[in-house]
Amino acid sequence: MKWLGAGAVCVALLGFALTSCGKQPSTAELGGTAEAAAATYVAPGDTDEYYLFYSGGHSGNVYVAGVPSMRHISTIPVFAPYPATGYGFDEESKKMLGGFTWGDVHHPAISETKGDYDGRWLFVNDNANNRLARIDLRDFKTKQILGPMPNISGYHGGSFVTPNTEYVLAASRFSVPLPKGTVEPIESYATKYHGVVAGVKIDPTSGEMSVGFQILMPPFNFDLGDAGKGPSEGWAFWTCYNSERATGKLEVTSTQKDRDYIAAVNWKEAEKAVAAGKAKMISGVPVLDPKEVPGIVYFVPCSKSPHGVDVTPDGKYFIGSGKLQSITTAFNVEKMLTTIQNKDFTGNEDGIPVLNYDKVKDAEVNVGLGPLHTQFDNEGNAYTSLFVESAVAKWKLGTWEVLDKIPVTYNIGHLCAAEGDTVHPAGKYLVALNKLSHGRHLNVGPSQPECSQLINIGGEKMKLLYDAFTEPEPHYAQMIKADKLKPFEVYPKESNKNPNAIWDVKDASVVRSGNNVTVKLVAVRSSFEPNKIEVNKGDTVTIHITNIEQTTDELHGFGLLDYNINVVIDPGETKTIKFVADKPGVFAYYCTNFCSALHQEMQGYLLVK
Ligand SMILES: [Cu+2]
Repeated sequence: MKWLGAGAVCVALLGFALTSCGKQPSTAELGGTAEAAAATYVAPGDTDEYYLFYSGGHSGNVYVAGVPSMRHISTIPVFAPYPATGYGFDEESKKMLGGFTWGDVHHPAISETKGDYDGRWLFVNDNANNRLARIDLRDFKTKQILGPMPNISGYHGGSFVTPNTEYVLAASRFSVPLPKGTVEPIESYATKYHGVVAGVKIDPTSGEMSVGFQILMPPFNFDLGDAGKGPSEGWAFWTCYNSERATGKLEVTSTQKDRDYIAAVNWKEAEKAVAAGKAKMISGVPVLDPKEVPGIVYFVPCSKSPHGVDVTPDGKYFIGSGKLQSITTAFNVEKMLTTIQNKDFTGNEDGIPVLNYDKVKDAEVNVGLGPLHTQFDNEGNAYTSLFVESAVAKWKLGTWEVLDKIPVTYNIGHLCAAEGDTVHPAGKYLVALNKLSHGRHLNVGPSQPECSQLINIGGEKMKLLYDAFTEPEPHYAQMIKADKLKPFEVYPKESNKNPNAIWDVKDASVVRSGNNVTVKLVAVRSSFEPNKIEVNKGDTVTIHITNIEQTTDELHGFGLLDYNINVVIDPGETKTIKFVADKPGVFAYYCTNFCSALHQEMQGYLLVK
């Protein structure tokens, strides 16, 4: 394979150097076109085997695709308004967004029961505004946004879940003086700035999210995490970089030491410590100081500038990779516990013991350049993304031998195997979430999409099956067997508890109270009732719209001209819009979401006198 030689020259230059080194071969060039086509072909009318939920980064959305076809099926707006579904225009979603018009979706996580995806909720973190969202997988809608969370700056280290979804992990990417609002000079960064790692508590029945515990940490940059399972259940792990406590040009100043750390947090002990009143309240949430509560957190040295830390399906190891190295380390949980018990420490960071690396590590696996993130299959294999090398390495847990490697296009970040972070990975498929697509698509100008590549991991050798071009920016994804989800297609009338819902056109009403006008409006094929609303300039107008359809795919929209309002109401759903009628005149409203042959006739008028 000639391209490997060229790649090796390029990787010596590190970073993005490889990206300028010409195109890698296509599947067709590598052979196996017919095989790949058959493996990804989903016939018209048939459905995919897996759902893929992938982060849309700074678009603020989550995207849903089918695997193996890689067809985009749906967009779930989370942290940004999305006119296509009216998200961020009705009162309820506007309140959830809290005035923010963007977020940075990073790492989706499906809720788990006994370490397997249970298909109830999808959590996603917002790296920009320190928020966590919960999407209900019965209707694929955002139901709660928690935050901005106190004390956390740059919520990157989530939203990984514990095996029974007791907690969603959270951590600070950027250390700041606490409480927020305090200003300390940058020169005092090493002592006056703090990181935080945290557990967001999840109500087991409702999924309601609340801050559970936070732990005060040294001013490192906390990056990614994973929860322990099996023998490591009760532990949570986060990588961190900049253990130099450096400021300024971090690409130089934070890469001076050979090793950074993985923080190992005993979350069950942290939970007990909070219950025992050992936390102090900072900005209204309980924060534990490891100096005062020993035994809740330890540092495990890891190759410098690590990204992922990933717990193996059996929970016996956690895999940590330094992105400037060519090895990934398998740390042994049992050895970690023994090292803690023996107090075999090599130092401490602000009172947090640093464990002896050689005593905790089981193996250093020579996977290749720039290992970032690891996923697993059902046959005891691990798959590590190699950012610098733009490849995926397959290696064996236990024997630690590298079995195979496949090039990807280009600069892979995370990867996602089918149920590959659960206790029962499915194998079969892996998606490489690449940062750069580099023109493997029709030219769309300088603003290029990302490239997500589907790889068959069902055989001895990995095989590239498909290039999909995805919206910026796919940081991480979750792939779940389609039959584990049971979304409903209409909201049954009896499930609608909105007190302002009406189900008959004769109950439609326009009621004035002082300067407030409240409208109860029905949308049903192919009209609005009322189709005329008269108000006075300056009135506050509230419109509760119920789509009384109980038929699949019969959505209606409500777009109001010149007032910047558009909502979409699903069958059986009620939404509320509220605005001040500050512009006089006659304004049409119309159904924005195609519904019937007479969709174009579905309209009404707002008269503002
Ligand atoms: Cu309609």
